[in-house]
Amino acid sequence: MFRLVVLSGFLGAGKTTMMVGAARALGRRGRRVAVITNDQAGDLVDTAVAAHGLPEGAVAEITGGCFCCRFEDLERTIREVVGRTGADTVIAEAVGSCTDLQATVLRPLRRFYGDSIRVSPLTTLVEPIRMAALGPASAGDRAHRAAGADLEYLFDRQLAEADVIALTKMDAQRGAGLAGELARRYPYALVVPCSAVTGQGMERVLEAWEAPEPAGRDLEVDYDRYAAAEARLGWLNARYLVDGAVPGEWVLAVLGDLSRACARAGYVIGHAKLTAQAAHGLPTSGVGGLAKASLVAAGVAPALDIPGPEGAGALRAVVNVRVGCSPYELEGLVTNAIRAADETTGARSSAESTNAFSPAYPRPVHRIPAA
Ligand SMILES: Nc1nc2c(ncn2[C@@H]2O[C@H](COP(=O)(O)OP(=O)(O)OP(=O)(O)O)[C@@H](O)[C@H]2O)c(=O)[nH]1
Ligand SMILES: [Mg+2]
Repeated sequence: MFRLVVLSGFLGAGKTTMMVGAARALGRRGRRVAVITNDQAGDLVDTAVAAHGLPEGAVAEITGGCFCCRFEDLERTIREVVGRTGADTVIAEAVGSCTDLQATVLRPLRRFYGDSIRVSPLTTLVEPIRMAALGPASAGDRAHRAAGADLEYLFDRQLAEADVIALTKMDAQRGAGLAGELARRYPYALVVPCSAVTGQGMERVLEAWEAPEPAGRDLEVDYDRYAAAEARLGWLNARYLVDGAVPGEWVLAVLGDLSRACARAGYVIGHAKLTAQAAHGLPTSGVGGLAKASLVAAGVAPALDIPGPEGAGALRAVVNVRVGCSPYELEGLVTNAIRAADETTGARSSAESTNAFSPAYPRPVHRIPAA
């Protein structure tokens, strides 16, 4: 018997950061933890970030579709990583544009595999800044933000199905009163203000994961609106070879240009994230010279989450960007950002692979209503 924790929440909410932080915290207590990343396409920044922060072999990934649409892959991958590592706990991070996970992932896992997998309460992460942008609005605001209505719907459904709402980034964002508002609006969930960076509140999150299986309740999800929300996002996963750049400088320059370009165009940034590391001879796990930056809003400075080494060299970069525009426009934005970063840092980049698309209509393998 082992435990599975599923983390959900909007793009950039902090799922990977919490997954790695929680795995390390549990590891210090003698638990053996593996994690699973997930995306609609291949070349995942999150896999590199998780591998950087966790012991060799503790990370598995599911690419090419979300957990609900690749349910068999999820079950197989959970068992494979548990068999390989002897993990007693697996933490799996869902795609940030996914919802309806109780009916399509947690309930089927409990129903079909409950004798070997103990599934923890569903934890949805939310950060104050996104709550202000996509959360409940006044009638006036609502009209003003009509263009984002589908994304607001998706955001609300993610919170409405949560057993635990982790109100994250409390070290960096103002959330006074938000915990109370979330508790009123989503009365079934336990709301925990926390920060995966400082560890504040994480004790309560970890405790909540050990709680018994919560009573199921049905959630209405309008799949057309859910699909429309996902279709509003351009998705781009790409790999570049970069010659002659200091990794940390280059990743910040790319995201800095993208931030300004999205602000000018009025595009919502879901999450733009980027890693760069030596192209040859370095493992992807351990302290492998990785630099990583993230951007979760347009017009702000990107965060250099992992600074990386100071010397310049031949790098391989992985770019994962989700922005509220067409895939075609997104490809143009990213190409321009790479060019601008090359100009300011004196690097030369070439694309190895680019995959730009909008997520397909969600078609879960199972959808089990509450008993
Ligand atoms: N200050 C602060 N920053 C955080 C915290 N958690 C995450 N972040 C930052 O938020 C950004 C996004 O974090 P991720 O953990 O990648 O978010 P995610 O939900 O996994 O993103 P997607 O997988 O793309 O949906 C990164 O720059 C993180 O460093 C936190 O508790 N405090
Ligand atoms: Mg992530």
